[in-house]
Amino acid sequence: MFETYFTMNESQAIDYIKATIPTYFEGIDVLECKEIGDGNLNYVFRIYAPSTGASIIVKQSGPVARISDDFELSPDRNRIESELLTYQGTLAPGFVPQMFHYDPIMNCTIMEDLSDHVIARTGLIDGKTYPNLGNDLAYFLVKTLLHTTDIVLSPDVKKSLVKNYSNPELCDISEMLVFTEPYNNQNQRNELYAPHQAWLESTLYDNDTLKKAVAKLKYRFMNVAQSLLHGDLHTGSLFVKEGSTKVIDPEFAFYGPMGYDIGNVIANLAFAYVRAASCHEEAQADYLLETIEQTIDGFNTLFLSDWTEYATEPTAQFDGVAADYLEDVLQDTAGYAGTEMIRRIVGLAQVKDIHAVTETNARVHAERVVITCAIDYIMHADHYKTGKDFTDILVKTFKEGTHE
Ligand code: SR1
Ligand code: MG
Repeated sequence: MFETYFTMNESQAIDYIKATIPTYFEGIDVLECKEIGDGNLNYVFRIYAPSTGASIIVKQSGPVARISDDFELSPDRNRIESELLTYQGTLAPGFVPQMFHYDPIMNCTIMEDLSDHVIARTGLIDGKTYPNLGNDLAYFLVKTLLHTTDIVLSPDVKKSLVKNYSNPELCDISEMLVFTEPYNNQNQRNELYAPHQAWLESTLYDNDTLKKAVAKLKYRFMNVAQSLLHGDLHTGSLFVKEGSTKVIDPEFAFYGPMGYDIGNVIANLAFAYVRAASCHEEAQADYLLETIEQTIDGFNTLFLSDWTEYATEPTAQFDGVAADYLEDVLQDTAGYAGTEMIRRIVGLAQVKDIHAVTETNARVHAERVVITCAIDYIMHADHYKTGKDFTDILVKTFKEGTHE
């Protein structure tokens, strides 16, 4: 039955598990299945045994993206995702789900069910706080990013990883949706919030200096094979519960500039901050500022100590090299935080955090705060070195307002 590809329904997903890992639910007659995917690309089936509580996830790629038929995507993304999660499990044990199976015919992966966690974006919108999140993110980022550079890996291992994780179709999506369309609406996929459409158009479409800086960030994204990136590290790619952070969904993985992953994390925490501040949830807003600061400052500290301990590249121990390298990473981080912030306000794939600000003036203010800070991150990227540098501007712009 599973020798030729087809997109499964819930009952076929149950048959699939029974056929593929017969031991997992051995002796259990009644299984339930629900399709729970809420991402933009794939179908996610949760198969559950009510009698024992055992459960498992089957994730299948369809032939086109869920969010839009415009995107016909290579199912090779399942291989990339399953191999990367397995690899990241060795770099940052406990931070990714356990992978059980990859099937190149049905374009599926089978993995650990993390339903005792919640998606971080959802938890944060619901006002929850996760005290370890910033430190966990700092740890995960250093272990998966610094440790996949040729500062740490031997040149041959690093180059074979670059080859294995070549991901042209998914990179093409990011190149279009993150770096091009938000600035010219090529392909007519942008969605501008109507009450300040003219402000958004003049701020983004008519700003040549900004567009030039974004073009440079795009070329770095395309050309700098620095680290093995997750490639789409937003708060919808994080599962959290008290004391545990898990990173999921690395189907956009490829070798790119490490600031892209870090910047994506910071941008998505910034959306959560702007939502909380807009909804007058002061304690939540303060927690999010702390989390941004912990992420950046924790990254900086661990990056330098891991560099000292694990660098194998001979030039890495030259005086001042580590600090210079980190400065470049932080500059990229600010720039890519900026591009993520802009594209999630006006582009095809927007974020629930900002849509959760329902009052019109508050939503306009929230969007303008995000765009104004994003432009500063991009245009003055060399200013952003500490966690506080990243948060100060968010707080100031939220309080003092944005330009007309
Ligand atoms: C067509 S895919 C749209 C977006 O969803 C993914 O999560 C990525 O962020 C991508 O840009
Ligand atoms: Mg995803």
